[in-house]
Amino acid sequence: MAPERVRGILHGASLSPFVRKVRGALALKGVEYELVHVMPGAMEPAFLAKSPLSKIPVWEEPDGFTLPDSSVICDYLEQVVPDPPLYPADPRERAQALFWEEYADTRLVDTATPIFFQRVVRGRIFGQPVDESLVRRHAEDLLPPVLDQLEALFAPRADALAGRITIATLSVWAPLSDLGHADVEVEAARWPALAGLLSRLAGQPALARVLEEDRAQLASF
Ligand SMILES: N[C@@H](CCC(=O)N[C@@H](CS)C(=O)NCC(=O)O)C(=O)O
Repeated sequence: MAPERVRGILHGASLSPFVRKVRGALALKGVEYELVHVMPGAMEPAFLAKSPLSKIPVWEEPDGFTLPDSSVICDYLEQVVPDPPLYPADPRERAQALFWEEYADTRLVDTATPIFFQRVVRGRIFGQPVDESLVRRHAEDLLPPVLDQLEALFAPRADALAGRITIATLSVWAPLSDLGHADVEVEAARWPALAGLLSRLAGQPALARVLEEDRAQLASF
């Protein structure tokens, strides 16, 4: 459990993959927090003062300490709440986990999240027209090669870590876990190791709670 002194506010939108990554880390480490809703594109000056790059998430503690960026926040959480560890102790394993976090935060988010954004955020939440040609280009052309790479290079590595959840696993889980809401599946027949990993993570109690909160939030729209 987290030491009493570590609790805080997570500023962001729960459906953002970067916010979900931090929510996953907080849930696994048992840190209490309040989610204060901030939408990209509607950031107040008080929030922007805490986020020099104008992005969510931002972490804030009661004494006024603030920290932007999901990667930086997760690294900080690891230092103040080391248990359970999300970063491998071995220097090579740790460096590789950081690479896959970077891969997930860039290549994977860039290819997967526009699908969710179009179908769910624009279409379902805001009732705006969905660019289905963009969705198809991402779902059919851009995302599959990324899933191929994750299947070949990342998923076996996660297995090699014997089911331990690392920052890399969380970073890959966060953008992929919401694709189902946009009617796009990581097909088990095509990407068996990756689909198996996602299904194991969906059954992990702390992460299952995060996904349940997402479902509840989506059901409210
Ligand atoms: N490197 C940042 C990326 C965060 C990010 O791109 N957040 C998006 C929402 S998913 C955002 O705030 N976008 C607002 C903008 O770019 O104006 C992190 O890991 O926290």
